[in-house]
Amino acid sequence: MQDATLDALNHRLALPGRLSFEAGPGGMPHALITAGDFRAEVALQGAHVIAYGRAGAPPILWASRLALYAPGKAIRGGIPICWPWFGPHPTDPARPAHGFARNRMWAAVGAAEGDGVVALTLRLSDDEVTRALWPHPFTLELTVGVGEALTLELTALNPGAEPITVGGALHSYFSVADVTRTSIIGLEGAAYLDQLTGLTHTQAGPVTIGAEVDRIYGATAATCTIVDPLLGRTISIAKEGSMTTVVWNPWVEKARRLADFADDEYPAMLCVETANAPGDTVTLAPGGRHTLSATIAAAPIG
Ligand code: TA6
Repeated sequence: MQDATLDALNHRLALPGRLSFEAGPGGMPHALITAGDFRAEVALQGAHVIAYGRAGAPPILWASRLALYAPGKAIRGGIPICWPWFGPHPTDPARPAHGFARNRMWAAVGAAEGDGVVALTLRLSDDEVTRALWPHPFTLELTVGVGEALTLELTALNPGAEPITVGGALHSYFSVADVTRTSIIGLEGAAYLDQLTGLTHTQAGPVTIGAEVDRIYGATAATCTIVDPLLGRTISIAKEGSMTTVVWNPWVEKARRLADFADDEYPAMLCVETANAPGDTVTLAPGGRHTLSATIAAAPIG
């Protein structure tokens, strides 16, 4: 097991002025990444991008002020890595929602820079804890690229002798001025499962938010664009390796029920998630691999 102390991490991987490791909230190891005007912060716990934005501009990712930063706890905000399943476990409600990857400490294994991008690679492999939850060998790698866009490439490898079926999501929380004044374009005409009612509908026009929204859009490889007129910006989310997109805002009652989500925060956030949700899972043959990727970029309106 590699030495994961901050000194060892910085000795192995630091790029002076572009990538360093420090103790974040709760003393958890975080990577601080700078690429030109763009900044990102990545917790090694969950390989969790918890912040991304341009210096002097409103943050692009949202995180709750009540987020918990503790071993084994998912961080409320940023981009949780949901894997090897999305949502509740298909048969055992006692297993962690959205899988275990976001709750585990990952190893930082690589750093690179070029063309205005600073990249960090993190890795998670099976151990007795994961095998007790999901009895399969695996290697999971996330490469985070920071620059004028934020890129995440989540690659799952099956090193075993049996096929494995995996789901998951890059469960991205975006910062908006007022979710009731925000819309999402790109999902027009797509069928979606309303997780609140269990009913399926077809999206008519842009997605708007005026109540709790928890939808899995299917059969869509589309780039989604969050249109935020109050901030005068759009946020685009392009994807590969995914045919499902999840849109979520907890609204009043669910936000109130979440201990790590302040009651007044739901208007300031919107999840647009790059998923392999149920119905869009991937079966990896022995030696096979699958990459789920998202490219996130903000742009001024007009
Ligand atoms: O974003 C879709 C969703 O599955 C919602 O149903 C809600 O549960 C959300 O994920 C957050 O889940 P979490 O386990 O992080 O509280």
